[in-house]
Amino acid sequence: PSMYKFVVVGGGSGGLAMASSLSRKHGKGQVAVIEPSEDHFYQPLWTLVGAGLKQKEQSRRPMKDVMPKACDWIKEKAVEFDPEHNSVKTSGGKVVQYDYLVVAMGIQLNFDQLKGLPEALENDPMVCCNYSYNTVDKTYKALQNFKSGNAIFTFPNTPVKCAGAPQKAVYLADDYFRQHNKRDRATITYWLPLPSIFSVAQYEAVFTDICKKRDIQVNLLHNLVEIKPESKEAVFAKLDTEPNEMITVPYEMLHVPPPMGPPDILKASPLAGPAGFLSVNKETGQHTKYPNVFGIGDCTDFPTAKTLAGVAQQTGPILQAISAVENGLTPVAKYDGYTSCPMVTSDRTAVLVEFDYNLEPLETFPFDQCKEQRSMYFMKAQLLPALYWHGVLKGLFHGPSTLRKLMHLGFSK
Ligand code: FAD
Ligand code: UQ1
Repeated sequence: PSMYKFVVVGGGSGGLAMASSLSRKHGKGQVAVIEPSEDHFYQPLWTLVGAGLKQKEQSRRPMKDVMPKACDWIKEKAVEFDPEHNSVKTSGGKVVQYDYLVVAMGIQLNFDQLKGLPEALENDPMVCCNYSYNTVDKTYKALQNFKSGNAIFTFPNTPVKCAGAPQKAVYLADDYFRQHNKRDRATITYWLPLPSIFSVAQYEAVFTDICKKRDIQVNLLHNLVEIKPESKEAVFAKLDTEPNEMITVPYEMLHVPPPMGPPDILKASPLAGPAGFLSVNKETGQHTKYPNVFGIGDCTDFPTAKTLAGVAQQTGPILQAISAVENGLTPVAKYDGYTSCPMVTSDRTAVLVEFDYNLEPLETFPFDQCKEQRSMYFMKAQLLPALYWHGVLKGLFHGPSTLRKLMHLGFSK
């Protein structure tokens, strides 16, 4: 069997950020990354790709170009965790041994858990999804080909990554239709299984107001249960009725983020918590049962919204915790649940949403972040991609908390 000081499972955002830092500190041959994919994706760009504001190729880099040079890349899937024996089994039959394990497998997209979704994405050009590289360009085509009728946008009844992304698709469609003189022929509706449009009160008010102003109808407590591409209909369960009443709505275009959940092999392993995600200490990312196992990002059960911004902010405390454990010390740095996303509201504005475990706003900039700002769109479209490729992926950017303290001259958490 091969033997490493550190094994990282997953070469996505969190996995490569950790692998970069760990291999810089510990040197060549000490860190292995188990990752089957040929390509690495900057997923936040897909929101803009879906609106024709970026090319999808800009979101993709060959994995070999972003994999840290000092790491050994094991180009296979992890298929089984055996934390009692400090090993991971791979799809090629390797048994990889570790002193420390970092799990960074992301969240799994479960397209086949929604009746009719795979067929609709395959066969109906007006059914689209910003959540995968293969379906994201359908969104912009649907906006272009839209003539008149219902433009329906949904939100899955499962945990999600970037809970803002389904809503950004709504605003960008509204903006596109206005700019192409067909807004009066579109009825735009946004359907969520949740009881409110946003979980943080301050931002809930902001987005409720924007939807009202722009004539976007928000249907809360409605869960999409089936798509019928032949008749171009979407079926929703009304969650506030018992038994759930079903309503069938015709669509001209339909944007559907898929159901999501923990990766199957993680869920089936001793590392999973009650919901199937990696069970971690919420301040340090250390596994709740196995002290030499750590987790980062969307595959963990950190009780906060799953975002890349969160991943960046998690890297510092997790790296410190690993160091502490290596030296027999108690970790001190604490992840505060920081998470954020620029809610893009048009092709020139965004509202930068930022909050923590307490669902309290934790804002970086000293201006009014509840207002739609051109600067925040510029940050999303121009600055954050560069920060990602040159900062986050190299393990050099650990979230905006230092910038926040600077901006507020020390008068902030
Ligand atoms: P990922 O980056 O998804 O990486 C997981 C990796 O694990 C993948 O490379 C995968 O191939 C690998 N893997 C899976 N299974 C296995 C296995 N069995 N063995 C080995 N490897 C495996 N975040 C923001 O902060 N701001 C935004 O504006 C934003 N917008 C978004 C818009 C969209 C449309 C989407 C889809 C996401 C958005 N996000 C945003 C969320 C952000 O992309 C994720 O939170 C982030 O990428 C999570 O990083 P991760 O490392 O946990 O998972
Ligand atoms: C962030 O750090 C990040 O990851 C690099 C994102 O993903 C694209 C974000 O969307 C945001 C908002 C942040 C937070 C960073 C700053 C400078 C506020």
